[in-house]
Amino acid sequence: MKFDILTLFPEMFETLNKSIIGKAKEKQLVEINLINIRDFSKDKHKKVDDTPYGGGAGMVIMPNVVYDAYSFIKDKEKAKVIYLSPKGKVLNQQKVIELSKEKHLILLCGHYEGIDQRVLDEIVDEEISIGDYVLTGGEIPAMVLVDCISRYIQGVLKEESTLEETFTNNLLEYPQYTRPEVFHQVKVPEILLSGHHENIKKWRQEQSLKLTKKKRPDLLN
Ligand code: 4FL
Repeated sequence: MKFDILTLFPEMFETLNKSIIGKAKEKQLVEINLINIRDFSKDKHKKVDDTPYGGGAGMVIMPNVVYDAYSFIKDKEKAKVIYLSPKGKVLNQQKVIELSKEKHLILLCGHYEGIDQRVLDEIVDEEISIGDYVLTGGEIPAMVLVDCISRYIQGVLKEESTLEETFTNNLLEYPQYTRPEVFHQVKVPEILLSGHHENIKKWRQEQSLKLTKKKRPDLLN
């Protein structure tokens, strides 16, 4: 999977060099290219934004710099362009799985009051939100997308890791326990020590359903 990320703050993406995504980059299972929108400013002060027509607070990123940064990306004919925005469709695990099947994603991060609508209308295929709240920019949402999509790329995780986890089959995952057997006078559920795989499986399914009913009934429709 190749991600090309259009941003005014490429330094924020350092965090993707750590942990599992960092390893996936080293193994070249995912490629992440950062394109600094500011590099495409033709202004002597590297200006990228201006006040909104019609008045109002904040600044709007100008269309030409975004378009020129986008034009710089190679082999983008089959790429899907995603704009991270609170106005987009809210991300869920089903969408993550769908996007993980793409070969090339271009992620556009906004800042300030937004980006001139004309360039969005021209280049954006999909607008995605990571939740109903406003952030200072689209960088953290872009990192969220890279993280959750990369987990589904062959070789990034151990094969079975994405099979039984939370949100698979619209259920929350069952509770997990490890050593010690007793912690602060609380014992691990007896059944997990029984070695009876069928009963354990059944108990875990029941726990999943109970937990989902209690904490996220909305997932059960
Ligand atoms: C993007 C919020 C995606 C939630 C400000 C600029 C945002 C966001 N999901 N807030 N972009």
